[in-house]
Amino acid sequence: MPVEQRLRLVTAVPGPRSCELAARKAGTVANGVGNVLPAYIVEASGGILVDVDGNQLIDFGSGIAVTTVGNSAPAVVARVRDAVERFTHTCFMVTPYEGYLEVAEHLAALTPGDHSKKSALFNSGAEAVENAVKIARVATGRSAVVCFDHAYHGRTNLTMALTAKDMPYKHGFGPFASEIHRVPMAYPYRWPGDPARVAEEAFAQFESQVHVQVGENQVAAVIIEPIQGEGGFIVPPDGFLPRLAQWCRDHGAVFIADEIQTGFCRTGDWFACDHENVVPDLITTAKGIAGGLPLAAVTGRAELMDAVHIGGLGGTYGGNPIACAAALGAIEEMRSHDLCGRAREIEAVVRDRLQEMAGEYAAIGDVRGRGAMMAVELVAGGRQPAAALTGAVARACHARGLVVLTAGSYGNVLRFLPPLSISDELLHAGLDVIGDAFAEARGS
Ligand code: PLZ
Repeated sequence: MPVEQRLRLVTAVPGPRSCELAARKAGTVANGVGNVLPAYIVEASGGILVDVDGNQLIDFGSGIAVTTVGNSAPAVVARVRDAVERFTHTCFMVTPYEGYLEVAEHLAALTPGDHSKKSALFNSGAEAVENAVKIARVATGRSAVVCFDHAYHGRTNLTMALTAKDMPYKHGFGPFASEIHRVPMAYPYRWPGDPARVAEEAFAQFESQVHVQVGENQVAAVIIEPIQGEGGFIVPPDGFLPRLAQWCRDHGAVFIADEIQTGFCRTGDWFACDHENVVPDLITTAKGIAGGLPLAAVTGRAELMDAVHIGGLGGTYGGNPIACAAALGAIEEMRSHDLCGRAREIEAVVRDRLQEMAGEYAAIGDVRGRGAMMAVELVAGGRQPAAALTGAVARACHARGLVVLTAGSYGNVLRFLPPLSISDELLHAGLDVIGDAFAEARGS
């Protein structure tokens, strides 16, 4: 049922009923599973979440970059409804169905490069990343994987090893998978060298560190998020990704772009790699691909994907028929509403407003991002990370009915991921809340 696209608060956030449920959660859900904003949701559509107390919250999180087409988008709902009435599951490895093929065909057409491509479908981003590494290892006969500072690739054992941040993702969960090598990220705001030469200098460090510590001919894959997500929306300067891709071609390594957060129109292109015409050998996708249903994919050069023996890739639920139907609906929404174009319009509005706030609040050290993936990095006394202030601003937004997320290795980044279907009016209403939250945090 569509919900009026308007912020509306009738109780404190979270309200009394949500607080009752939070108390129930404490008795029954493992403490390790946290909530950013414990307002319990009963309904959602577009960019509005309705909680159990009747509050209508503006969603600048999209369930961590998932409901790119808006919550319960019409084409997703229609296709899911139709699919679920026909059959719920067979397991594609047992008795297959056409929806899986259609998703793979769309992935081949939409992902960067016009070479021959194939896909395998999975349930979660972490699972896609694990499988991309498996494929790269089989295809190259090598084992080393190079990843970056501030990276996030998941919470399974191999993907924790690829993820850079100890707390909360890795702490106490080791030992981790071996053959993972981490190198510095081209992080413009915090680059210790020449700010005009970040791409060149970071690439030189990558090259030398891999040569000295790993050996070029040991490298199965280099994996990078073309814009880092959990790490704090770190946008590498132009030139960095093309150099990495070229290095992989020169040394027979597989270049894996993890587009799980950046993919499917989020950054204003179908994929963030499109921005510089970078063509990855393998690309991992999830999140935005299916409008909220769990689906993930590895897509890549047919010869790499086919290097794996029959039966070597799979899983009970990978490419579940309902999730595939949802993906077809989500892609239909992206195409018919030109959501890539909409992401660029959203960027223009959000960047302007955030830059205005940066002029007013010295704590905003950096405004960055691309498309509908924008963030501010908060600092004090130069570039010292201001994590406590970031938490305070986020909480002030939550109390005012705006769902925002934090990010960053230092916990000092506020990130904004509105659904691309959001109206200008609702976008501005959300940005007004952010402005008010900064004003409150400065006052306190
Ligand atoms: N790769 C680039 O952003 C998921 C994680 C939230 P899954 N990011 C949100 C959390 O705290 O668990 C992500 C990502 C990139 C991989 C993943 C992993 O995707 O679907 O969460 O496994």
